[in-house]
Amino acid sequence: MASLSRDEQIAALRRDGLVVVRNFLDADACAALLQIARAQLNAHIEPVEYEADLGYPGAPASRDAEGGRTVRRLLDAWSRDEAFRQYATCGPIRDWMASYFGEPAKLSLAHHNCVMTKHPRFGTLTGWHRDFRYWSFERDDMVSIWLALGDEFDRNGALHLVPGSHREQFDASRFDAQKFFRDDLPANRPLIERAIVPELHAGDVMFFHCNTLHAADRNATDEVKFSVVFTYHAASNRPLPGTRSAAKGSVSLEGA
Ligand SMILES: O=C(O)CCC(=O)C(=O)O
Repeated sequence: MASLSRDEQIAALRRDGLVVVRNFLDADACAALLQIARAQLNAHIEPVEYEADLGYPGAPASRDAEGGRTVRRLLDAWSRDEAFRQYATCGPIRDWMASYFGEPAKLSLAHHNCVMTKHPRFGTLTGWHRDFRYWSFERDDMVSIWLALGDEFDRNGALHLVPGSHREQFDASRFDAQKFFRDDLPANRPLIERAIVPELHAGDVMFFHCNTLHAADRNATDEVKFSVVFTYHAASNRPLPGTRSAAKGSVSLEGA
């Protein structure tokens, strides 16, 4: 299939809540990011989120338990290396986001802003959710970019996403206390069964909306999976005062 123009990618994101752009980043740039991420993972460079901290299904009981030092996220990718900053603010991303939002965009430092690592054995599955639960902004219109630094497929814990779910309205009863979309509710099943698992390869970027329902399984292979994730919002969409989103701040892409 011919590759989509930027306008077509944006139309797909509006319709489906996700769009994959193949070979967004070239092989050398990708290899450089992977090398930095791997070195920082091996050295446990802080700030780090461990699987044991979140306690999702399959996580070690504590940081001292077997596998307790399994990293889930290398947090604050923005501060980790110039290579992450350059990627996050590069011209193609700046222009894509400005075109989607119809105004200049900003990068939120509150969440994701990380390298996600999914490990064999102690890496956990993530239940169904919408990412907007992570932020507090005036409008729930934010877009994340998920960059694969290697192959991503169902067996190594790739994302499952429900196309079009970002346009649905759900009342709070469809979610549990942690804002996971309940997979035990009959009313939720037809949506979950519509999920797709886009396969990604190094350099592919998946753009997805902050209200797109998604989940991921454990990594059943022997290799750690690495992905870089950043999230953007319109400059006019402000974080609510007194929240973590406001405290962490955002970075303007203009003039970056
Ligand atoms: O890789 C995973 O387990 C899912 C990550 C995810 O959905 C998230 O961080 O919002």
